Amino acid sequence: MKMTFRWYGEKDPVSLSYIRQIPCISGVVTAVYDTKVGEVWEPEKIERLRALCEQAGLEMEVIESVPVHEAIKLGLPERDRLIENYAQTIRNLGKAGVKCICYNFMPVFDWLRTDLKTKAPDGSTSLSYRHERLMKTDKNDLHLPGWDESYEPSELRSLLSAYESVTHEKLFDNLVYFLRGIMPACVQTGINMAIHPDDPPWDMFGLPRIITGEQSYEKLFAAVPEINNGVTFCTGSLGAGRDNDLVAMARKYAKRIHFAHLRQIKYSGELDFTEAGHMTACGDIDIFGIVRALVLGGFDGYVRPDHGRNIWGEDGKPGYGLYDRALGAMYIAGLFEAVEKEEKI
Ligand code: DNO
Repeated sequence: MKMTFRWYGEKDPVSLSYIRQIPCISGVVTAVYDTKVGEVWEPEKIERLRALCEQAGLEMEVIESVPVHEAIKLGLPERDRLIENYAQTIRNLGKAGVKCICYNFMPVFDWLRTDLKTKAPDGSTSLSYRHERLMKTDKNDLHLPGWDESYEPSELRSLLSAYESVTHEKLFDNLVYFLRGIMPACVQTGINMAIHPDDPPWDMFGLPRIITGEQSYEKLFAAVPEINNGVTFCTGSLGAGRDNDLVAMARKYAKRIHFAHLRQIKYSGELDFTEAGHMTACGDIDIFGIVRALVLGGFDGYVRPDHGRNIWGEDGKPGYGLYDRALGAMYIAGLFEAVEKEEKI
């Protein structure tokens, strides 16, 4: 297991030198942020990023994310060119020592929350999701926390209508088509792809979502059996789906889990939740049980603490401040150490 920490590049207020001071961290999870989705990441840009990490004494073995162009998800004719670009980015990343790429296949939006600063009794704030509030949002006039500047209204409308004919099956076929197209580059470079689950794991605004739990994993591995086709096991995303038995899944898929995002949530309604401190006792996700299952299942991937709260007066990027993620990293590293040592006795 290698413990990593997400770093949003040179504009991130959390510096590499601060990350380095967290005792358990071996490297960062980052990305080239100034290349348009669909274009090849230039070797010079990747190299610059790698050199910055190396100078700070940190590895750059995990990328989150190389985004997938909507035309690939929609299955449009230009997808072949875009898939070839993606494969070239994989080859370029392989040359820089990258071992794992996290990506997602969610149409239009990635994660969705209704509030980014829900206050807890201890004064900390975190992200939360209230289903009814989201459902009341007008699909034709969407304003979503964290997303408002991402799309022009007309662009959003045409994307939403382009997806009207895309069923779950079609989206899944398009995912398989994409994976088959990039697998040769993955096998050649040894890079593992790690698909992030849909967050939260249900359809949104009529958009299909397909990576939601155990059944999706079964379909995904059956369709593309190469071990390079793996997952990012995000406990907060999968955990929002109450039917998912995360401990059983962690054990069963330990070797397909190339990357684990460990995060805590507390349920507050059938589909509602609020993010919480990483400890098992802080919420409804059995972080200890999941770590134990990963170790027993032979997990040998990367881990990162996922969304932290804002604590100690920090006003960090929602989910990605320094302090609470550092606490989370240390807590999770402690669990791994304890379980791994116990298992050797
Ligand atoms: C949110 C993240 C996601 C994740 C992507 C991976 O905090 O976990 O945005 O990076 O879904 O492609």
